[in-house]
Amino acid sequence: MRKKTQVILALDVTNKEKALSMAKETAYHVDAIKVGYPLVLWAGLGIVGQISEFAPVIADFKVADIPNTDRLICRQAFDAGANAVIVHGFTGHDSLIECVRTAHEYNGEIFVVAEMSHPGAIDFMQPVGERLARLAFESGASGIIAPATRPDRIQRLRHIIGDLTIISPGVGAQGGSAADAIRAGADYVIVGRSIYESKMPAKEAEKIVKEIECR
Ligand code: OMP
Repeated sequence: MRKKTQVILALDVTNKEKALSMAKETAYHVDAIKVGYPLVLWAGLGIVGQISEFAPVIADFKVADIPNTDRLICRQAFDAGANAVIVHGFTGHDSLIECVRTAHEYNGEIFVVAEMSHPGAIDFMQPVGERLARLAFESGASGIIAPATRPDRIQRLRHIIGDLTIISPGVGAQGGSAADAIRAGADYVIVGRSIYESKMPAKEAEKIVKEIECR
């Protein structure tokens, strides 16, 4: 994944035309576009290929199943044109290794959720976040998801995964700051509503890029 602006757009809109026009409009300001269930269930998996004409696509399918099912899901995502897939780590080493193996067949990447950004993640995920990060490292994943809402956790997880990539959601609408997340050790921030609900999405994306540059 290119690392120019360090911003990933979470394109959670449920309108195909809006998704395509927003991808086109913001592509210059983002390093990748994350596409997940809200858009894919609305527009179909073909939207992944269409968005990939504007920017690399991260398929956020939070894959969490037995290895065989995980492989089938990841294949669908990569065949559709995704560059990376987001998977859960709590399913354990064999599921994760199968996702990574499948990604490598496509020269693709796997990002593992280590700790989510919402308050409820403290209930079950945070206590095992460091183990999940270690498992991601040992399984050969490209990186992890760590919360921009808790930069101290990004810092902690960074120590565990070394040079792996950290992509970090929770900026803007969830209260996190892009500059703080990058300063804490994230490589990219994931931003959804602040950009796609803005009247001027490209300008909003540019503003976040500037905030990161001036940190
Ligand atoms: P906004 O809150 O609108 O900026 O969107 C954040 C995006 O990141 C959404 O697509 C979420 O599904 C996603 N996300 C989180 O918000 N928190 C997480 O812990 C993990 C993700 C994710 O895996 O992308």
